[in-house]
Amino acid sequence: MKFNVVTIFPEIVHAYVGMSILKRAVEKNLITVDIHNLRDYAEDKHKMVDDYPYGGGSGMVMKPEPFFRIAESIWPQKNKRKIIALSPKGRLFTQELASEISRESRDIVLLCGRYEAIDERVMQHLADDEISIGDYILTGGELPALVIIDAVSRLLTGVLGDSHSAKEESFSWGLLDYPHYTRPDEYDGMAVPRVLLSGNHNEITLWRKKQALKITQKRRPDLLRKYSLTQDEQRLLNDIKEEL
Ligand code: 9D3
Repeated sequence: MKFNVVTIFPEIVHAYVGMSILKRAVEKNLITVDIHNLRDYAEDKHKMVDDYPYGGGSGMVMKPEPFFRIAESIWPQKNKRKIIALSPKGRLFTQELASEISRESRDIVLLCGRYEAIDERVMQHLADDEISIGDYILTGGELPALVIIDAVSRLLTGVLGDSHSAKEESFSWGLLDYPHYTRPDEYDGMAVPRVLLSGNHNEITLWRKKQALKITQKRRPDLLRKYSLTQDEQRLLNDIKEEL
């Protein structure tokens, strides 16, 4: 899968993509991440990429021309690329959207804004989609672009090792994770739950499912309402309610 990032801060994107799992995915040719400096596509000798807002108000707006110029020069064929603008008013990025993008056959182009906004004509006439990563205010679109690359890449075949199987993830889809433990079995008086040392795999699976239901009920009741419970899960949830 080919990702392109358009930004005035290429170093930020470069630093993260050069690390860890993404670095290995690039080395294994499973993904490519091309980083483009928007300023190289500015028209004037001062390399201006922002200007004052029409209608007044505070903050600067990113000029449209550099975005159109880079798109026309690098991705002239509209059917071969999907352009995504990162914006706080975009549609919410979720695991489902990550999965949708991972199945995309076109090259992905991520447009990062800084300042107050990107000129609306970029959103209307250049971008195919507009995405936000959540309801909090960041200083620009670079971290959101990296969040998308990270979440999408780990869904591609071969990017994660065998230790993270798709099977394991489908079990927990929709519920928060159960607690995890490793050695030692006791640290400074803090013991690992006995059931995990029992070797009884049915008991362990049941315990984990119960813990997942418990924490989801407590912290994310919204997720639990969307989740369709099996009979066993319904029974566990009843046990939890009685224990409270
Ligand atoms: C007062 C209006 N602000 C919008 C909430 C202005 C504004 C603040 C911060 C406009 C852009 C930004 C920079 N943020 C992004 O470019 C951004 C973002 C984010 O801030 N949160 C979640 N997802 C994203 S995607 C791009």
